[in-house]
Amino acid sequence: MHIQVWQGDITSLEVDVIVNAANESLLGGGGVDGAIHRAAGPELLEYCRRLGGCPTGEARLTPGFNLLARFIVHTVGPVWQGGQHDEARLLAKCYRNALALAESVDAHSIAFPAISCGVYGYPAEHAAALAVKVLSEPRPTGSAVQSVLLVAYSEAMHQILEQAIATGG
Ligand code: AR6
Repeated sequence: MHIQVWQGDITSLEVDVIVNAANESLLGGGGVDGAIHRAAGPELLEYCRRLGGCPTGEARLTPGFNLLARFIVHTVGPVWQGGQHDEARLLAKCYRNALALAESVDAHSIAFPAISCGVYGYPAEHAAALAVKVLSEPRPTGSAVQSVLLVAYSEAMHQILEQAIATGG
């Protein structure tokens, strides 16, 4: 599996799956969640209402609606509370569950934002290292996902993600 960093707005990407850093309500919010809902259109919110929320660490699949991406995987990252509240395990679960849902629809390409690194306050270096480590875990042979983009919105996050890839997480 090929992991690369890309800087920009995740909603502009033509990949099979983009991942949303949502909250447990799945009813939208600020940050990347707000951007995805705006770009996908109001049908996304309607669809999400029927999902009944999503616990932290889990993930839910929706169509991409007006996005170029075919699907959106909504996952809920942990709120950073100092690092002793299961944050790393929950963030790792987000990446694993998102990848598993992408596999379930035979996606070849997936793009992740820096889950929990905005409003939820997860330290970016730790989150980036964890993302690279989890996404580099061996996958079953014949797995569909071939290409993973780690999306940085800022230049600072771009550097942090490149560094995490260079050092293997
Ligand atoms: N494309 C790519 N990355 C983005 C974009 C974008 N368009 N916009 C922001 N980012 P955040 P969280 C980056 O706060 O910390 C929402 O209100 C951003 O710079 O979106 O998981 C939800 O509803 C940061 O690096 O998500 C939840 O309530 C990263 O995406 C809460 O925020 C994640 O920042 C989730 O907080």
